[in-house]
Amino acid sequence: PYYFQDTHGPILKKSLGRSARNIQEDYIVHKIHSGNSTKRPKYDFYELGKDFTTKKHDGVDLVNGKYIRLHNPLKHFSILEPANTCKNKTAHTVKETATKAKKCIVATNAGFFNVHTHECLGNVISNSQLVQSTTNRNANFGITKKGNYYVGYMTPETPKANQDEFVNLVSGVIWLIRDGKNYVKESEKLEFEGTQASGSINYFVNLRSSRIGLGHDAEGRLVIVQFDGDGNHDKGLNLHELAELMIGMGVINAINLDGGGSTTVVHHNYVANAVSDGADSCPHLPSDLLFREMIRCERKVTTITCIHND
Ligand code: NDG
Repeated sequence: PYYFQDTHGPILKKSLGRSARNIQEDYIVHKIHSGNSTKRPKYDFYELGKDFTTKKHDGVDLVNGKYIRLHNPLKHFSILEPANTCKNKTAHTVKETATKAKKCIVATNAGFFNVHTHECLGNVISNSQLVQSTTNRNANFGITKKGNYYVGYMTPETPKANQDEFVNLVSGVIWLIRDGKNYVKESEKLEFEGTQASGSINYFVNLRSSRIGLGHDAEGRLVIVQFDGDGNHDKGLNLHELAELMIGMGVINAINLDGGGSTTVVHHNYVANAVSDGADSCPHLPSDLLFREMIRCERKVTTITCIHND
């Protein structure tokens, strides 16, 4: 049972020892959209709040964001380590990592990280290379060689045991949508809260902030939905709202990626969203700068999502 069963691939039966936290495998497998045979990725990129009308909340229009839908993620989607690799524990802006990779058409921040040590947190498989695995239970999003999405919980042994199956794998915090239903309430009870540093898991779920959800729709297209928020935790979305909006956009399985000041969408090496981190994240600012509080900068993060040509 510790081996991930890819329904369209071989069933791996070998059993490994006890899992560190006794995590039960609990996941959804869904076939990815096979896409077309062209070299270029087929994708849609919308401005949320402009091309899309979002519902009102408390009488206030929801903030802007981005909606990215990719038809053929097996070929055109990767989780990338920060420019200096997770091992080196150095954070980089999404732009730096995307630029180094040279090939990202669209990139966003991805996994959570330790804000003090810049350690990548969670499971990471990047282009079939196992970077690291975790003993903590948090929601995962993976793509397998056989052309399936994997969304859900895995044992600590699963990434290692199935490194030949996964092409890309990343962990978030909170399984937003499971089989078309809002799964926030349930996953709040299940997930390890120490992966995020905002506060208790309940505070984290309910605070309004910039957010990014990663998932897929019924046709098997990969969907990334991002909303802008601010650092005071009163603009943006809580995770219940994020899940509901994504369900409205046709997403049937999704996890919540690192949000808040980490939230960055890069399009062709330019920042495309309104980042929320203040002057402390801005390098080379004069210390006596007037109106310092007006400034916003990209935060240095760790792993990124990357949509690319080949
Ligand atoms: C963001 C996260 C925080 C996390 C940090 C580093 C939100 C709202 O990035 O929880 O610890 O990963 O997702 N905030 O600030």
